[in-house]
Amino acid sequence: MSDPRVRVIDSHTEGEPTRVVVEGVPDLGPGTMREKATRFSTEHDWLRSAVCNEPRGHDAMVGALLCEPSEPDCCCGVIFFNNVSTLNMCIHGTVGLAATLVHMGKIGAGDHRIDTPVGVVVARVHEDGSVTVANVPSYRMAAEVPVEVPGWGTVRGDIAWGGNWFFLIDGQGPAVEFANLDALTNFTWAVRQALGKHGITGDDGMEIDHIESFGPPTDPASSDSRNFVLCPGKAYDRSPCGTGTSAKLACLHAAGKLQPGVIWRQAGILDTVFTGTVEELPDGKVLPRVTGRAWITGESVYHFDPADPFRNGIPT
Ligand code: PYC
Repeated sequence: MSDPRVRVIDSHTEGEPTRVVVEGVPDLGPGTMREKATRFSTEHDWLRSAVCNEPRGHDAMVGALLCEPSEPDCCCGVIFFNNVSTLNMCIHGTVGLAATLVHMGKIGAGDHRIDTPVGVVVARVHEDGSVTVANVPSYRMAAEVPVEVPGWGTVRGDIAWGGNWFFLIDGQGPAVEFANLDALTNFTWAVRQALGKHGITGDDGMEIDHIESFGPPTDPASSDSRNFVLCPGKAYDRSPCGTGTSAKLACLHAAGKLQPGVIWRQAGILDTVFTGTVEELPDGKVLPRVTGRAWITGESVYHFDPADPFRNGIPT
C-alpha cells in the first residue's frame, strides 16, 4: 500500500466532531455518490478506519470525504463515515463541512448544493457563520411500533427516515440526562439489537441503525425537547443529531404537532440546540431544514508508517 498524503481539517458542530479529508481522497471512479460510497467501503475501508478510529480518532469521530460531485451544480460531493462504516447522511457533518469549506476559502455566505449518497442537500451559510441544511425528503414510516427488549419489556417507537433510519422513543427507558449516559447507551443498544432480532427495518429492509430517546427539555425557554442519540458504532451523538432532528420533525408533522415553518428547538444530551422547520412536499413527505453552528478545531497531515501495527486504526 503506498503512503498517501492525507490532510484533514477538524471541527465540531454543537459538540459532535467532524473530520473532513481534504487531501489524499482516493479516486472513487465514475457514477453516483451511492456507487462511490460503496467503492469507498469495499476498496478503501482502511482509510475510514485510519481516520476515525484510535490512535488518530475515537469512537465519536465522524469523517467526511470531500469528493467530486456526481450531480450538476454541486460545489462538492461528500461521503460521511464513522468508526464502523459509511453513513447515509449526516447533518452535523454537513454543517462541519460547510464551516471547513469557508475556512478553506472555497465558499462564502449563501446556498451551496452538496451531493451525498442519499441525494443533494443544500447548505446555507449565514453571515453569522451558522449553517442551515435543507435535508433530503423525510418521513415517518410507522408510529408506535412495539418491540420486546430484554430487560425493558415492550418499548414503543416511531420509525422514520431523516437521511438515516431512526427508531424514536419518547418517555421510556432511563431519563434523558447527561448523568445517565451509560444507562442510555445500554438501553438504546438493547433496543437496536431487539429491532434487528425481530426483523424490524426501515423501507427496503434497511437497518434501523440510529436509536433516539427523547425527554423534556432542561430549560423550556431554550429548547422544546432533549434527545439522546445512539449512533451505529455505539457512540452517542454529542450534538442533537441533524438527521435525527429531521426524523423527529417528520414524526411531529405526521402527528399533526408541527406546522410548516414553525420552529422546533431540539436540544441534545449536552444541551446544545439545533433548530428546525419543515416544508410540506406534494408526496406527503417533508423537507426538513436544520440549523446549527460549527467551530474549526485543528488541521493535521497524517503519516502511515508501514511498521506501525495500528497504521489503519484500532478497529472498534
Ligand atoms: O447530525 O445527522 C447527524 C448525525 C448523524 C450521525 C451523527 N450525527
